[in-house]
Amino acid sequence: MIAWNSTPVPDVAGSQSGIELFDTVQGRMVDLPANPAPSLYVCGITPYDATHLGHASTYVAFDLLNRTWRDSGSTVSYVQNVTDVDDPLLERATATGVDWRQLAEQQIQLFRTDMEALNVLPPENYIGAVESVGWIVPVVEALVQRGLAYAVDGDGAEPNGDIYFSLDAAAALPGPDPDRWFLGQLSHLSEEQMLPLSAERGGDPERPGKRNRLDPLLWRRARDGEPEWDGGILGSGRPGWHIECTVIAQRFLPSPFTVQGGGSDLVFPHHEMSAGHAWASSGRPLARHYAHTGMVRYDGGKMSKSQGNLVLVSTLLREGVDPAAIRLAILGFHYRTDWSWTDAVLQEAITRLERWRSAVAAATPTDVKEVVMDIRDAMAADLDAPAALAAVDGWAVRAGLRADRMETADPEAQGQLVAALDALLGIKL
Ligand code: 5CA
Ligand code: ZN
Repeated sequence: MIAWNSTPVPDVAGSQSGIELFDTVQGRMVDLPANPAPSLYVCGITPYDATHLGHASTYVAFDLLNRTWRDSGSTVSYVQNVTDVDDPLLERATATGVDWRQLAEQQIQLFRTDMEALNVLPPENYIGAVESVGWIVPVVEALVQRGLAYAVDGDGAEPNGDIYFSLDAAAALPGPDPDRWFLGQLSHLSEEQMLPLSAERGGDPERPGKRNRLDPLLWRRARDGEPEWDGGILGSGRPGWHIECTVIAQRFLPSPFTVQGGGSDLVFPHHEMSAGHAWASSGRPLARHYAHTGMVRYDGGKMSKSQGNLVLVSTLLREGVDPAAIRLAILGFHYRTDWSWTDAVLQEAITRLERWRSAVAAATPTDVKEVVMDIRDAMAADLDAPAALAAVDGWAVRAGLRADRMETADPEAQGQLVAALDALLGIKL
């Protein structure tokens, strides 16, 4: 499907070299050496109640990675999905009496507008689950034929033939370390710890007939009132969640691609299972590295559609809040920390943006050099946006002190500073 638009990323003199990023699998910082063609997959929205500040914060975080790579001269391949058919979307559509397709389309459109306003660079490939069904079916069929997936009997209320992925069969596949997949590789959780999380996050550990209670759904047979597609030997139905991201990533990116991204709520089961699906279907790891953002909280809980405690980007924009201030508020927290959205956070960002805007008039060529170097250093150290903002704050104070005494402005330096803040941090002054 169509992504969203962006303004061209301005050129900045010099360039970024490699960066250090925290890798979830290894549980430590890893060096990502300069790479001419890095690839990125970030899990996209399930289109209802978009775009809340939690979503925005996750996409802004990976936008920093995208921008940092581009700044090092790389050509980035970026793919994002849209889970435009899944249980929570269908449940919301039923509850509100709206056609699920219409609900998805409205929310995707809102998301596009919000991403554009927040100056998040679009993915080259923006792919829906619905448009991927025809690519998913043969992958699941092959897993069944190879004994890596199996059908579960219904119980009267449910039809026969839902297809599940066999975690145990996948973990037994041979392969060299560290490529070989095993359950717990990403999350480092024990199976006892996984069970409640699985139930909470779309899994069905209590479903009778499964070989392992944690086995995830690959293909759901058609039910009355639910959308369905031709599934070949699987029978008609619709795909499970994890296989959607696996197949989209495998189709549009190298195997393995460089970084798989999403919020920390996706480490288990989503990314753990997607990695297992990729290993079982291709004998290759899904991604080289996995990076996860902290959760944005609001009113004492994780900001989430299911909790209903949401602040929407579109609401703030409608109230006249400058999108650059929203982005700056997000950048005030390191992407890996959990943090809370409050009015004070937004107010502070609005004030900061005003301070930066008034300081630009006093920018000098030396300022530009220093600020660009400081932002690049901060980004190279695990995308440390707060450190980058502190560096810009330092410049703004110095420039503010100087402004009254300045006899002539330096429009070239001003332009370069504005361009650097846009290119490197996505902040439009
Ligand atoms: N469609 C799936 C991914 S394939 C999904 O998780 N959709 S979502 O709409 O629930 O979330 C979209 C993205 O926002 C995911 O990367 C998720 O991890 C992230 N996210 C959701 N809630 C928050 C939050 N409160 N704070 C930070 N990130 C969040
Ligand atoms: Zn995903």
